[in-house]
Amino acid sequence: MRKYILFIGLGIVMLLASCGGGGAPSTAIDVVMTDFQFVPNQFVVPAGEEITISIVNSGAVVHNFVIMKLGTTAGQTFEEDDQVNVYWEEVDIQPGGDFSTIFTAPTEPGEYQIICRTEGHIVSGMIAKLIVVAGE
Ligand SMILES: [Cu+2]
Repeated sequence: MRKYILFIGLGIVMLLASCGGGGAPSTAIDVVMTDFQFVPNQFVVPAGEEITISIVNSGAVVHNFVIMKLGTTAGQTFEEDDQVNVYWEEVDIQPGGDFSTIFTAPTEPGEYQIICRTEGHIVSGMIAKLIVVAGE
């Protein structure tokens, strides 16, 4: 019986490990912005690669997609002095609007914060994660 439970436990651990980290890196990001979330809220990209990003704003207000530099966050509110910490941004995506463009992923692996800089949206939950992983 004990052995049996151990096996189930091991199975769960392996299952969690395989789902963890948001999956394999991709050079395509598809994100939907709602009031007030990024869906999904985690993206895994290979370092230094060109990333095609498609953004849809399905909300009722203007949203932004801002990637902060490694080791920085925008805090509770994006303010003027946070601008120097921006790695890449696509601003003012209108309600009902969609947009597709290309940016180059950071060369340094790590976890980068993504936020919507519209006032009040960070605290409302518009935070996501860009996970940059080293290439082969
Ligand atoms: Cu927003």
